[in-house]
Amino acid sequence: CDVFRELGFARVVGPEAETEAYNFTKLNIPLDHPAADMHDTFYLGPGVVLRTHTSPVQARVMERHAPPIRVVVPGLAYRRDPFDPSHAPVFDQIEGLVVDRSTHMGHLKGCLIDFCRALFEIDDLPLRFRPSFFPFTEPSAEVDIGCSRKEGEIKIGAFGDWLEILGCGMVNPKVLEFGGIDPTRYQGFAFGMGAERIANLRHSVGDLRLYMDNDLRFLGQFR
Ligand code: 2U9
Repeated sequence: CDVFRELGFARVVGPEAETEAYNFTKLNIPLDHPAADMHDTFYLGPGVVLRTHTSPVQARVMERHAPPIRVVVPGLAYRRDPFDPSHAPVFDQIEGLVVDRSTHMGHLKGCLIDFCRALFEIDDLPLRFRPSFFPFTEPSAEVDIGCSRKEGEIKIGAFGDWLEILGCGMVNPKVLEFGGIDPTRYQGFAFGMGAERIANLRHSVGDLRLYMDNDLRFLGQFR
């Protein structure tokens, strides 16, 4: 969030209990999509879920604020995954949304290149944008950063190998429209990443569950 603040983003947060409309439908995820299945999503009651991503916050921002929009959204997300060293039913996400008259893929790339280089403090860190698919963005991409893998240890930098770090794309015109923004006048980009995964890369923590144990001797190391 500190890096994004320097890039001119405002930090916003929103509710963890959400309606199906904000968590799925307004993000172009139909309710019969596998992501909306009861096997993957915690339902609190009819039409109410624990948010499966922080994206409903951006959907709410679009409805309340006219562009230009430039927000970063940190917070917990919930999925019905087993608790093991690399999966957790609750995890931290950081997502972002930019909407303006002529926002384009070049802005997306420049922003995420600056972010990754600042976060890892490596000026020549290589980034690779691979085509991907998300219902809420079109086109969509996954971003890899340079790394090396030697003796099971991952090092970030210009070493020839690649590591997936985040997802992104241009906001789907349908999603802009669901948010009350005219897609013939405005365009936007969005991105999302798992915060524990990124913390693991910076601090080499092997087991995700440590972040949730609330052991201050562990958590205090990251100040
Ligand atoms: C709105 C419009 C677009 C958010 C995005 C991703 C790509 C993405 C995953 C990364 C790993 C979630 O933590 S993870 O499992 N996210 O790849 N998220 S674009 O796009 C939005 C969000 C809201 C209104």
